[in-house]
Amino acid sequence: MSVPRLVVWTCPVWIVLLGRLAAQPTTTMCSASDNNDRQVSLLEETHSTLQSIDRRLQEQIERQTSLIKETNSMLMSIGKTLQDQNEGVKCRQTNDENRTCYKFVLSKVIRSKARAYCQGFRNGGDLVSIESENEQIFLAELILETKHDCPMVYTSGREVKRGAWVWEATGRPFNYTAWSVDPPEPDNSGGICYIWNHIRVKGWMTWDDWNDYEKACFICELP
Ligand SMILES: [Ca+2]
Ligand SMILES: [Ca+2]
Repeated sequence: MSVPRLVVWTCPVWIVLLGRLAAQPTTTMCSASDNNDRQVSLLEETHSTLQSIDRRLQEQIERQTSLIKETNSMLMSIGKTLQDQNEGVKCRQTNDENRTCYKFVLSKVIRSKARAYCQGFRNGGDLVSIESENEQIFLAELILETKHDCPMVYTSGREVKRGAWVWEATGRPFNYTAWSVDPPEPDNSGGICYIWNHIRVKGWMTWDDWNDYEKACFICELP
């Protein structure tokens, strides 16, 4: 009789304990799942923040790189200008925004020596090719503003066959010409095109044909 009575009296306690035991694994599983969700969320936030920082850093690096390139380009341009000034080189902007430079050499030499000098002075240099009125005017002003004694100035113009003139520096035929009109040139006195810089002649600062073995001043065209 005593055992059944004990069971009956303690029954509610057992029920509660069993209920707690039954509930225990579910509660533990839910907590772990919540923790995982929070960690995943935290990781996602951290990843997103890192991506944002990375983007900003990339933008800063791009801005700095662009600034360094601009500064380098500016310094190179200043350096080039100073070098040009030291070497007596004058430059002009052409229509397509390119820069073309010239050196008026006052030593009188035969044409082969003049050409060798220009080619050796700077990589890509050669005797001048006058391809437009703007270039002709620039060169006329360069000759005018320079103190010298050079009645004839070599260019890279050569007559490859009678009446067919090319600029040897570029291999292109004459598209623009400024031959002297009075007196009329070329008069077949030679196969080389000079700038005729003789103030006592009407054809002053225009072109004349002559020989390549004469000693004359010359103009180099430089990159
Ligand atoms: Ca030219
Ligand atoms: Ca002539």
